[in-house]
Amino acid sequence: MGIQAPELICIGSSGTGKTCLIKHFCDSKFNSGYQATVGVDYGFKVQHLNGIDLRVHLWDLSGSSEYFEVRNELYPKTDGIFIVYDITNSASFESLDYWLKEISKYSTTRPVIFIVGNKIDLQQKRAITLVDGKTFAHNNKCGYFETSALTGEGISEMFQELLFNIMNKKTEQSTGGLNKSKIL
Ligand SMILES: Nc1nc2c(ncn2[C@@H]2O[C@H](COP(=O)(O)OP(=O)(O)OP(=O)(O)O)[C@@H](O)[C@H]2O)c(=O)[nH]1
Ligand SMILES: [Mg+2]
Repeated sequence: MGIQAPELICIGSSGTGKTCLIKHFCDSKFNSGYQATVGVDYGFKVQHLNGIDLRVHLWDLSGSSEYFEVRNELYPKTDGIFIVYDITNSASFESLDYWLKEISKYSTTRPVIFIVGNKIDLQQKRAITLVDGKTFAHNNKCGYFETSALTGEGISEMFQELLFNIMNKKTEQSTGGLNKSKIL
């Protein structure tokens, strides 16, 4: 896992849109049908950032907590984690605590963590306000983004910022730390 091949993992409750977000990022496609991820899926994209082509590896995990073994195999090698909730579903927001606890218990790499509120195209059904989402992320020292895998809103910005923070952190680690990341 070098600076030019970051490993990202995506977790969060079932049905929040993890697979759709990754599919949109990798292929600019959206599927309205729901097919739950079984265990884990994998995506890959070359992303240009600060003059470098990053080879981004994306691990798309099932929201079903039963696949702990799979997640636990990935946590130790990850550079960045985005935890997705659905802004129209309070239970998915409340489960963020569970995911954060799992990360702090099992990841050894101190990854950059972003909280992502997805499905912002469904504003009329919003159950969690932008302020509540941001406050939660801030209190847990995470970055915060809102996205729609349907319209694509916010997705490239979220990935750019996540990758920017990861690269900055790696540079800090190798240079003794002069750069300050933008978000964290
Ligand atoms: N309106 C809307 N629907 C979305 C959005 N993202 C995902 N969906 C829908 O939500 C459902 C679940 O999406 P998935 O991406 O499969 O959810 P997941 O988080 O990968 O679910 P698991 O694999 O079971 O953990 C699908 O029917 C998607 O079409 C979004 O941004 N807006
Ligand atoms: Mg999925």
